[in-house]
Amino acid sequence: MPNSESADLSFPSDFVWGTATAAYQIEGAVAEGGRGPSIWDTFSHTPGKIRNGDTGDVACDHYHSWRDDIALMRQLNLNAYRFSIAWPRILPTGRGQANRQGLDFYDRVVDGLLAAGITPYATLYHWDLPQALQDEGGWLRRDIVLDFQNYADIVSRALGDRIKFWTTFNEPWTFTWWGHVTGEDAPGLQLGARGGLAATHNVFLSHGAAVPVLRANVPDAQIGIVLDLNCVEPASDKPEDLAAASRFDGCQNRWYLDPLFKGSYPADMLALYGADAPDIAADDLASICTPIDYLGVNFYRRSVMAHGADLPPVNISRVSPPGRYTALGWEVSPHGLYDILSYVNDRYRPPALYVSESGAAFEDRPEPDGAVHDTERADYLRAHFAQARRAIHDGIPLRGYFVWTLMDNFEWAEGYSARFGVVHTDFASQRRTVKDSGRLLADVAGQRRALVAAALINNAGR
Ligand code: IFM
Repeated sequence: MPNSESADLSFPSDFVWGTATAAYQIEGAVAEGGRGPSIWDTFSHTPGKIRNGDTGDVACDHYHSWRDDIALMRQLNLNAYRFSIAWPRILPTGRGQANRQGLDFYDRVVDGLLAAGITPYATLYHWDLPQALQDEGGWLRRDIVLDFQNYADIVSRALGDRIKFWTTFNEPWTFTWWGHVTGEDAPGLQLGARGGLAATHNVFLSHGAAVPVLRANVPDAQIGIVLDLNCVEPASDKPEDLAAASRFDGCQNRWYLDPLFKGSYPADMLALYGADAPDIAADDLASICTPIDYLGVNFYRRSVMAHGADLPPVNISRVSPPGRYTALGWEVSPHGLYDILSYVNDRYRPPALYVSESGAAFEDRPEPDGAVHDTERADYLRAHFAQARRAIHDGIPLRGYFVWTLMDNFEWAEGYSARFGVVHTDFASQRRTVKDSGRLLADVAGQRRALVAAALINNAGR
């Protein structure tokens, strides 16, 4: 392969390469440093909610091993790290006096990252609501906006001199619908669409209220939000399947993108939700669409939808066409990453985009020496990197890629049974071993151009 051709195919030299994690999934130490309980502590300790009765009590023990974990990131040639701050570490009961020990923990982590040449990307909320706020109604209570704004103020005042990239929320759709509609995630409520949509609206308002506070405290901040977006395709050309695909696109994509970028909820979905739609006050949508600097897209799979009985009144049924699937039964569909990035770019024109999460769970089988040859995950990453490069080539303002996830961790209702890491975690000993996928990531992030080029050539098509 001639060098010039390889160079042409590589990623921009300022491209951001990182891994993403979330506090409850990796930190452990749930009763240390003055941390208060969160809804995930309560939920994971409720019998029957989590596979094998797992909890995040210890997780990856990152609270104690963060120095080693930063060293791992260096080993992987990463120049950025996306992580979340645990609200219950900062404000153990959700509001009131800030807990100095909680702030100190993130102080140390951020200093450690910067010393290692790794840019911190902080997420304020990745699902671990202080239990005390849930006891008052959680995201269903409109006044939670003031609590979130206050939390954002405290954290950005303390860390904003060093953290310049701020994400307000991770995946509002997931935690509002799975937490308030189906009950499969914390807080485990089954309130139907009315509950999910009310929670979503209060999350949006909290986002809108936090953005100006972050801007005031960190004048040179880049501020965004992370959505889990789906490349939705109809199962057939039948009118009922086409309509189902459009409704699911409305439910998971447009219901989130439209208010944030257009200042309105989609009319077709408002009509579908009817009395389940949220109560909207006069200035709500103006606040929700306060300008942001980037959108993070979490992408795992495409969604092929037929008409069905799931998620009423959306009434869809997921179809699994022949193809490759991960251990969680999610279809491997790299072209979906390109498709969703161009969908967002064409319709909403965000100033910048990141792939803020993408990755796959596979059943790793460690060799006797601990090595993990996770060929399927490496193939998955290669194919998705190629689609990211294709998006950049086509002019989409994609600035970075965060692989989900650094190391195997607590995968919510799946507990420790689903491994997404590019680093293997032996949960008994907390030993970490870089998998083959981690080596691939290190090569790509280190811009070893021949490898990047080969990956792209192998995956140039859909
Ligand atoms: O582990 C989760 C993460 O917390 C949010 N996005 C999807 C990941 C994989 O399920």
